[in-house]
Amino acid sequence: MTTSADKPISVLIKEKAADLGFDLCGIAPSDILVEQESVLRGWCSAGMNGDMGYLERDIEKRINPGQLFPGAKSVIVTGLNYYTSKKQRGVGVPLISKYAYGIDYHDVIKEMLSELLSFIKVLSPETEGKICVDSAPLLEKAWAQKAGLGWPGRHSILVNDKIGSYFFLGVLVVNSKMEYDLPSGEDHCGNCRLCIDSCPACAINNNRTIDARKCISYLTTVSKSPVPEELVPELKGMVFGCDICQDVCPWNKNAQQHKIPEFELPEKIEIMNSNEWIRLSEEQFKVLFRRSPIARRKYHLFRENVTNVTKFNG
Ligand code: B12
Repeated sequence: MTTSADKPISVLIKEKAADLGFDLCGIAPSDILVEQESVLRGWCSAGMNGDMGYLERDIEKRINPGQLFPGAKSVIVTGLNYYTSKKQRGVGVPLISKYAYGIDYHDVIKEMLSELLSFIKVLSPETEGKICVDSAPLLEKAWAQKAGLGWPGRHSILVNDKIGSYFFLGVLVVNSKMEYDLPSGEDHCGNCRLCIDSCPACAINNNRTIDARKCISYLTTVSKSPVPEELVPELKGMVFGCDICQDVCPWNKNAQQHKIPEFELPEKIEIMNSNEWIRLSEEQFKVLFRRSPIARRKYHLFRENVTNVTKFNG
């Protein structure tokens, strides 16, 4: 599809995505993901999805955007860097993963994608689209790979050869055809197994998937059951999410600071000491994490994580 500016619409979309602050943007045709279906079904039937029963439902939609959004022709995938070298300053404090430092990424990215969709509609008024940021049954990493954004690392997270893996994905499924990117074919992990060997909970499988039931991220953000006793010492201070498998990845050695003010760690949280974490009341929790992904976690479950790691932080 070409526009009056004589540039293909795909080029204008990528220029606009960059203007909006996205670090990556690629476009894939919305074919059915044939190979992924059996991996996903096998993973779920082995129980590796833990309590995330929703991953077993709507598998047809997950692999076929046409089922999710009738008339789908193209899948536009964006990547937004959230890396920062900033760390919480308190010594031995309960740790939050970088992805949850600031305002919930779902809200930030949805707004950016909504601007991108409005831009596309000006260029091509007949185009309709659906915005997905975790919010829809769609295998985002698989679509990102198809759109050329990177390859699934051994930890299963998508890695890009320029910016590493500390980036969120956002997807726009649209009903118009455009010029497509080539899928990322190459695997740049080589023989490296640092993520597998560094995971304290041994949650990373040998086939680019993880066993969510053991993953520190799952245990601290999603699971409603107590952390299995044998894994409590392995939380390594993490009370919400986990960065270990990405921190050790050589592709993140040169990761650059993100440019999104909303993703900054608020100073109030940055300077909290251990006592303040331990004494955090439900009211303070609600105020402090009002717009954070942590607000999705019930206070008593968050508290349990704090208690767990404090036992081992001495
Ligand atoms: C469920 C979920 C989780 C679960 C399960 C994680 C997982 N690896 O599946 C938990 C709670 C543990 C989790 C944790 C995290 N998550 Co999460 N999560 C999701 C979610 C909602 C679905 C993922 C999914 O479908 N998993 C199912 C499994 C089976 O898929 P998979 O492991 O990717 O395997 C697929 C491919 O690798 C491929 N595949 C694997 N082997 C093979 C072999 C062959 C031959 C072929 C063809 C294909 C193939 O097929 C599989 C099926 O498609 C996505 C958003 C979305 N809607 O996609 C975010 C998402 C994957 N998460 C994200 C993030 C940031 C995280 C964390 C880093 C957060 C943190 N710091 O704590 C951690 C990372 C932990 C880890 N190592 O994976 C980002 C990843 C961005 C990126 N660069 O890739 C996503 C995309 C959200 C977003 N919009 O940005 N997450």
